[in-house]
Amino acid sequence: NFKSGRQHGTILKKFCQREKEALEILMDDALKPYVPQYYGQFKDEEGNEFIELEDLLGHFSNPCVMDCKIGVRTYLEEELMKAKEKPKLRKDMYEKMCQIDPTAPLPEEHKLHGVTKPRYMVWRETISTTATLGFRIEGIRRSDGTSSKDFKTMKSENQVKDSFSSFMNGCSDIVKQYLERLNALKIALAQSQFFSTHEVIGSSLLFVHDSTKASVWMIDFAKTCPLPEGCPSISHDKAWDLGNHEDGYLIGLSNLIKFFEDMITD
Ligand code: 4IP
Ligand code: ADP
Ligand code: MN
Repeated sequence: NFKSGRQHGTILKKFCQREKEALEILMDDALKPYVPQYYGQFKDEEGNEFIELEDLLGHFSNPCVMDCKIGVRTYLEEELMKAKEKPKLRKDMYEKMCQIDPTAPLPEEHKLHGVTKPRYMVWRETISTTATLGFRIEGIRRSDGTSSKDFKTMKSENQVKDSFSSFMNGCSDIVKQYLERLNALKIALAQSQFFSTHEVIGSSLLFVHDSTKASVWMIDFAKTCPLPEGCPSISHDKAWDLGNHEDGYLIGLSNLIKFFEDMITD
């Protein structure tokens, strides 16, 4: 996905101001151990800008990787406002929608061959477990290198459980290591100054394990923003209503922890 970095064990991701600002704060926060090390920004000869990050797969051999997008909402309130003021029809999103379910667009949307971004994002939330569980599986890569992004319409708890089981392949020690790390993350979130002052949207937890060890990190802060002046705090575990900026991050994390606990006792 990304280019390898200038040093061994780093990667370069396309520059995003918001993500850079989040990472800078995170490097001096209780969440630092749960975030890839940030090494600063970088511009190549052609003028393309990047951020340089620790390659989280670096410490593993033939790792299995799973990306779970966390939260009940996957777009910014700001994107919703823009779409309301000046609806911009996205042909690409209309086409992605038709590919999954040709009956999903409304007659009007079929006629215009377009949907707004929030319309698409909300639809994706409701055909997956985002709306109900506060997380969804985005992708899984197995140790043999094969990967699957076939999770867009995965909506039932049993499907998610089956995917988790097959990802961990019956290795109870790996499940335990993940669970310990998730519980420690939950404690760190409660202590984090960053988490208490930011809305975390579209961010993922990246699960990585090989035959002996397992760990989880928070990644993708491109849509993580400081809370606006009029909204000094959010709970991260209440339902979202326009204007309250809730992201449902802790709803997703708690459900993930429950699923992992069930895998140990089942
Ligand atoms: C994608 O939809 C993902 O939601 C992207 O989020 C999002 O980028 C894209 O919006 C949207 O089209 P599919 O996964 O259904 O293809 P992510 O990058 O976290 O996967 P943003 O910029 O919202 O994060 P556009 O507007 O970039 O197309
Ligand atoms: P985007 O915003 O372009 O979707 P993400 O930050 O979500 O980018 O990363 C996309 C994918 O790249 C993740 O699912 C993960 O597999 C991989 N990835 C992201 N960050 C790292 C990292 N620090 N180390 C290793 N792999 C990573
Ligand atoms: Mn992203």
